[in-house]
This record gives sequence, structure tokens and C-alpha cells, in this order.
Amino acid sequence: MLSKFERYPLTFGPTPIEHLPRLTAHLGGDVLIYAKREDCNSGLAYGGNKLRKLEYIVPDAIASGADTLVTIGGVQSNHTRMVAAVAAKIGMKCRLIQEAWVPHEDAVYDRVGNIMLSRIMGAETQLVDDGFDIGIRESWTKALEDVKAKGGKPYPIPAGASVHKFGGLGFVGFAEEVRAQEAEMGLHFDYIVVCTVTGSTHAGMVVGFAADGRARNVIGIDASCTPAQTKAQVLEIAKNTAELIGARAITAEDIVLNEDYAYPVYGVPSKETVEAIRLSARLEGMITDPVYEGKSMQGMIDLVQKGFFPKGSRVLYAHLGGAPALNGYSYTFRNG
Ligand code: 5PA
Repeated sequence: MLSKFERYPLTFGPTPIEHLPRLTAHLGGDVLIYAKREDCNSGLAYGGNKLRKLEYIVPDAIASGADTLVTIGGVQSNHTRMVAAVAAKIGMKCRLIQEAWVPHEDAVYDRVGNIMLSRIMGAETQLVDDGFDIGIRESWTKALEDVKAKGGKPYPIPAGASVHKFGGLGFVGFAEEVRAQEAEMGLHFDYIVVCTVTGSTHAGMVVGFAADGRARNVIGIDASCTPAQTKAQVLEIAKNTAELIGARAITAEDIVLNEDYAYPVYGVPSKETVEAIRLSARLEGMITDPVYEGKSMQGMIDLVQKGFFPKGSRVLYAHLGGAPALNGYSYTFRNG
């Protein structure tokens, strides 16, 4: 489905799928849990889901003649860290807008984790006071103007690389990769669990899995806490991506977004999210974060416990990365 699009390799190749036997057993053993490790996908600054998206965006950035990648996220954004890494790798400058998306407790929140890594990689980080919003932001458009005013040539990458025309392609590739791995492994995944915020990860999966009738088996777990906006953005990106690649049209019925686990607010873990992070760490040594993957882990665990997945189902948890943000939550985990 993607052969006509240019791809700039940023990842090691197909990501491993591993069975999680102790988590499976802990949850009763009726639902078989696997993880696809997008968190281990690259040597670039700890990797994560943004790289699949950026692989299809970088050729356009290079072709545009730009010299500076300009993007936006929260202070502990994984996406901005990934764009900083890619800019370093392809020899461009990087300008990052880091908005105040999260009310935080740790005094060093804006010094450690993702933002520290971005600074080490040479990105210019600009802290902005505006709160959470996945849409197009004034701070970002101003940064684009500012780069131009200073004689640079910016290349705009929206939040999460999502509402970019090529933003959905990478996770269409994820679905194709899963199908190939299923054939090799001789099994079939009944459900895919994915954390959803800016939407292109989920949207790409929906387009990719629609090809074999599994669009609604992609269970998005909202972590934005603004689910109406997130769902609308997933649908929009999925529609555009399907049209771009000539796949079957996507409708609202194809999008499943569970809103139950994003509370209390974006970037702040609930007690249950923290418990889910501890559980997967203690049973499987698998590290998830308080903003994204801990919430989708909590959602998957709760859905298994509620009997949402029929007995004997195989569930694939897409681990999208994000662990560096844990450094900004040292108070929450001060006792483990
Ligand atoms: C992010 C996003 P989407 O934004 O494609 O829906 O992906 C959600 C998601 N897991 C899931 C991890 C680890 C993520 O980093 N992160 C954003 C960021 O700025 O880092 C785009 C919000």
C-alpha cells in the first residue's frame, strides 16, 4: 500500500512482537497478551512511535530545501525529542515549541527527560505558557515566522506529526508489518490496543487494518482527555490517508476510541494508571510512562478484567515509547 511513497529509514526495521506471559497469567490467562515494541525501534534518542511517521515526512522536508525543522508539544513531549533527533541525524537545525500542557509537581520537570535530551541534541527549546491543545497553535506559527525572519527556511511539523499530509502513512506500514509477522508466527491478533492523542498512530492503523477487516479491532485508548477533538482528528487523518494511498474509504464507524482512562487530565496519571505502570514493570520488566502508555496499559488491563475481549483472544499492545518522560515524575514514583 505504501510502495509509491518515499521513505527515509530512521528505524532498525520491523519491531519485535513478544508474548507477555506473566501479565497474561496475572490477568487470568483467558486473554493472550502480546506487545509490539515500537519503544525499541531505533537507535535515535530512545525511539518511539514518531519515527515511523517521520520516515515518510523526512523526504519531503529534504526536498523542500528547508534548513530547520519546527515542531510543537508539551514540555515533556516525546515527539519534540524525536524531531530533535531526526534533525541531528539529517543535519538540520531544530526549533521546538514546548507548551505548558501539563500541570506538574516535580521542580525539575522542564530540565530532565525528553526536554533535556532535545537540548543535548542541539535543538532550540522555547517554553510557552499555553495549555494543552492538539490543534494548530499560534506559538508554532509564530516560530515558523521567526525562523523565516532570521533568514532560515523552516519545515513545519505539526504536533505529533499528525495533521501532516503524510502523517498517517507510517502506521499503515505498522499494520502491514503485523500481517507479515502473523504469517511468520502462525497466529492472528484479534485486537490491537493503542494510545491515542494527536491521532495519526491510530488513524494509520485503522487504514492499514481496514484492509483485512480489522479497523474496529483497533482499540484506541484516549490519553488526551479531550476525546471529541481527538476522535475527530483520528477520523480526518484516516480519511485523508486512505484517499492518499487509494485504500477503502474510512467512516466514523471505523474509529473506536475508549474515553475511560485519560482522567484526571492529559499528562497527569491517575492512581490506576500508576498501578498499571508498576504492574507491567514488575511482571514483565516493561516500562511504560504516566502520560501515554501507562494509560493504554491501564485500559488494556481493565478491559481484560471486565471481559471485553472474548476468551481465547490474542491482544496486541502497541508499545509506542515515551519512557524518558518518567524522569519528570520522580515524586509520583519516589517509593517505586
Ligand atoms: C504519543 C504522542 P498520537 O499522538 O499519534 O495519537 O500518539 C499518542 C502517543 N504514545 C502514544 C506515546 C509514547 C506518545 O508520545 N505524543 C505526543 C508528543 O508530543 O509526544 C504527540 C503528543
